[in-house]
Amino acid sequence: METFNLSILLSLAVAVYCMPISQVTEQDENFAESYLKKFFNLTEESGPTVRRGIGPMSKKVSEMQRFFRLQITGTLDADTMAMMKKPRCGVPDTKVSLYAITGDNLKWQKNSLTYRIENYTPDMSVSEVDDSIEKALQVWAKVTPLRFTRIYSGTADIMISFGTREHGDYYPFDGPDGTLAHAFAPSPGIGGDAHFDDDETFTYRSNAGYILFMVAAHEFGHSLGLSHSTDPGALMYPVYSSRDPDTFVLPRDDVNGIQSLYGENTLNPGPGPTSPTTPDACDSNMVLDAVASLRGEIFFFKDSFFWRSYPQSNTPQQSFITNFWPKAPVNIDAAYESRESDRILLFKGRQVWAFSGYDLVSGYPKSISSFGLPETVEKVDAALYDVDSGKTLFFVGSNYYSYDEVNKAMDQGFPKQVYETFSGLTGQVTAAFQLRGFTYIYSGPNMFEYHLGSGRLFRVLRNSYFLRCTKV
Ligand SMILES: [Ca+2]
Ligand SMILES: [Ca+2]
Ligand SMILES: [Ca+2]
Ligand SMILES: [Zn+2]
Ligand SMILES: [Zn+2]
Repeated sequence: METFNLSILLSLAVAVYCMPISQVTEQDENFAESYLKKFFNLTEESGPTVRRGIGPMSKKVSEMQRFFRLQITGTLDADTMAMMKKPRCGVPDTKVSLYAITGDNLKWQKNSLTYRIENYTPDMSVSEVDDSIEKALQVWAKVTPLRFTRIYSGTADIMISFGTREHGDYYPFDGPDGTLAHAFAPSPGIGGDAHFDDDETFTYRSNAGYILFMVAAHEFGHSLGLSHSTDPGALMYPVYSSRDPDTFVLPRDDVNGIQSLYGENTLNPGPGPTSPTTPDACDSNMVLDAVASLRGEIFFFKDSFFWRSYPQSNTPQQSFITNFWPKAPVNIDAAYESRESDRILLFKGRQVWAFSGYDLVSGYPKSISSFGLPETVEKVDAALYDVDSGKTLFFVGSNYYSYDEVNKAMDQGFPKQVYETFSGLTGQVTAAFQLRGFTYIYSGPNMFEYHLGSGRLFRVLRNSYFLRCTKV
């Protein structure tokens, strides 16, 4: 498996507090050992020394943690185990870099490639499979000179098949979840071929199962010579993420990777949709869309992504908003947690979405006027739940409103001017939240720390005070 890179895909991280190391079970250790053998080229037997953060396995745990931008402890903490258990691509992650190209710079020496669909999954109709595969190849054709032609017999460059367990290549699949698929780097024979684990449930576009288009588009990246990226927004990130196939645009990191091998699309140029880049916590000028505290963690929203950070952790984890709340909007305006109803509310334009756990509460999205905000309000810039008073403050332009969560009504005497209550705040409010008795109001990349009761301003801080830059 040195040069023939296989690939795997993934799921939601369930982050919990770092467990004491003594709670790592033998089952976890065995699971981690086989994971590291598969994906990080662990060759030596390690024994129980990983518990003390030493030995060859511990070194590989650190390598895995660096790849996934986790806190580097060398031990099997809860975040690390959760990441290992996400559904993912079967190709190893050993080469660590952004859009890491496979070791020997393998690429096809021609731009015209053939593909053949050898068999079908019972999960979807034949036309849905055909369409998913065709669209997944077009993801790459759109940004390169590569062209794909389907053939129905004989040997194609890219042979596509569904199989379970041992399926003829010495890289057996593992039953439901875990590894979803794998593919081989360009070369004759098995090179370029893509295999899908038919113990998974594949779907055309619903969230009940793994979207075949997303899995296939990732695998074809390997078929064309790409290996895994550490960018959590990249298609070539090894962990599966659910996206809308109708609006999917290949992210910038993947475009850079494939164009470094094949060049740009010279045959059919012209302005396509802009390739999204992944927001970077190390960008000191970044303006967050919204911040909210939720069950003791802080959620930072930006574009299609959020970071979650809990007080014991220095390494905020970044993921797609829709990985967590499949029915949520992206590019939101504001967010807050209502302790009264145990929900998180997300605002975008004139609408608000309420989630209980991962689920959209029925009746949502609703109009923001359902809170009693005037019809003239086109969007909420920020929202803040005040634990002491049970009120939610809505920031709109230079004003703010106060909503009583218990009586479910707007308070009298509002809107007020923001600067009347929040001294020193002259710019636009862009996000707001509370933590441990302090109120934090963001204005662009700056963050103002207040005590709400007294109105006292303590400090002016930057984004990075809570959202740490963890580039390694
Ligand atoms: Ca082949
Ligand atoms: Ca599997
Ligand atoms: Ca905002
Ligand atoms: Zn992969
Ligand atoms: Zn295979």
